[in-house]
Amino acid sequence: MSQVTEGNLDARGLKFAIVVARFNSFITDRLLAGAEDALKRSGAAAEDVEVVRVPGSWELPMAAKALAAQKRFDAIIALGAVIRGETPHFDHVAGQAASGLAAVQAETGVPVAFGVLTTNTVEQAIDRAGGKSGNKGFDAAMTAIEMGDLMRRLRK
Ligand code: INI
Repeated sequence: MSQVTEGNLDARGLKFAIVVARFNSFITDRLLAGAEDALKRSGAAAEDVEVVRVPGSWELPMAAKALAAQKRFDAIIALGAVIRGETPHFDHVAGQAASGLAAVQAETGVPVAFGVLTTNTVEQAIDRAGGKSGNKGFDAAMTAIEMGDLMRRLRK
């Protein structure tokens, strides 16, 4: 038999920061609503959830790093929408968001849930922001809850 350690999907007593890009806000507002819904329904207290807005997904890692350095949060949820059809520098923005956010969690030990949509079309983004493919903001928040709880257990 083996000993298994895993995080619960119980947000009571955990503290979260949500960093959300304003670019494509008609999508990111829906991701934010999904993330807040997941946290609330999992027991997070309103005063334990802070929202920070940045201009675009490019800026998400810098704000996430500053929040992680405060050492006040069990997990950070990063939300953005990078849509290929709208930008010739899609790969730079999407790549910087992904690698920058990965670096923040690796360097700080604070989990950063990746709720950044990278899609070819606006329609695909809508599908993933409360449309037929669910809400990736909700999903990212559930991951943040599990990882926040897991890290508390692993640090004991
Ligand atoms: N930012 C996004 O979050 N999504 C995009 O699709 C996007 N496009 O299309 O360019 C985008 N650009 C802005 C970028 O994130 C920065 O805010 C900007 O380059 C200033 O640093």
